[in-house]
Amino acid sequence: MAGTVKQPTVDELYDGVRAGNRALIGRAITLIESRNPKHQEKAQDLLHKLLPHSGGAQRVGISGVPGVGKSTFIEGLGMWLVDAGHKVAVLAVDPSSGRTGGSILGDKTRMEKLSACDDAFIRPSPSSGVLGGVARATRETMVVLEAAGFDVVLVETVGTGQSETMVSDMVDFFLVLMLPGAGDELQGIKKGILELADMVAINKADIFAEKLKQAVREYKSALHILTDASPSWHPPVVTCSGLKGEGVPELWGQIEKHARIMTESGERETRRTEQRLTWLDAQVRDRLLQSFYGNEGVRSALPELKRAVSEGELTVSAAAEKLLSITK
Ligand SMILES: Nc1nc2c(ncn2[C@@H]2O[C@H](COP(=O)(O)OP(=O)(O)O)[C@@H](O)[C@H]2O)c(=O)[nH]1
Ligand SMILES: [Mg+2]
Repeated sequence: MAGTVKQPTVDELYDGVRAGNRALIGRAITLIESRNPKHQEKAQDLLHKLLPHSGGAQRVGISGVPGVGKSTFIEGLGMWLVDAGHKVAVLAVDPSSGRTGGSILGDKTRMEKLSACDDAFIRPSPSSGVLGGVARATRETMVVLEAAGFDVVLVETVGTGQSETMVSDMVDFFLVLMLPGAGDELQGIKKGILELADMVAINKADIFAEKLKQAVREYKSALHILTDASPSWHPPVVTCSGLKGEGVPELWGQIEKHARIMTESGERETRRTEQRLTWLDAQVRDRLLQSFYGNEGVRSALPELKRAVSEGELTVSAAAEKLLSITK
């Protein structure tokens, strides 16, 4: 068809990714994000070839409620890392970004310098809508970027519980940004995220001068109560300003120290292996659900069964049994 761009072959994509060709890296990621079965098959061939060249990056998840300063912090940290000779990839996991791609714009404007930088690669969240799909694409995109030579991968997540767990399941280090004056926030939902944290950084230190010390104390005591995920690491609490770049070198120093300790103790490899197994399990579930709900018989029986359950004519168990018997 006239005007159709010729699709690169798997070998062309492989060579392009390995050579660090930005256009082909972008094409490879687009292939991975596609839900078209033909594209998926090709993507899996490509990933299979790239896999032996992956795994070399320091993978860091960056979390915190909207507005805490994640994107600004990533711009500051990212530029600092590039200046220190690193190649930095930035990914985002935002299942809510949807088709409007709202977060794409936000992130790119907050990361103006980094997005113009040759040693950085920023990819907004895929807009698959389903968290499982977004997580799969992000993990596989990480393989591409590592094989392309990026040695630091930063994954920004929106501050919602499920996507945070997903991201902590794909990184070596999970950093949680917080703001001071959050004493009561320590109750409830914030506790869940502290359990995932390898470090807490109190951000916007430039404008919260007098409240910082107290915030550090509060988060330290909150972390003190929790059981550490690793016997060799107790999550530190630091302060920083992503905007001014204050505290960034010290913060990265902690991440490198963690990497050293975890590598030496073997926990880093154990964590990555566990993550792969969790991922395997999640993928099997996703695919079973997909093929089940994609089944013709299930699709045609579903509306009537839903109606019957809604109106109390059928118990949930009976309806589930009926549905499941369709594919047996
Ligand atoms: N004073 C100050 N403002 C910041 C800092 N980091 C971010 N901001 C501001 O906080 C707002 C939200 O930042 P953004 O990076 O988009 O937060 P995100 O939603 O967590 O990604 C923006 O107006 C930033 O300019 C900081 O370190 N100090
Ligand atoms: Mg952001």
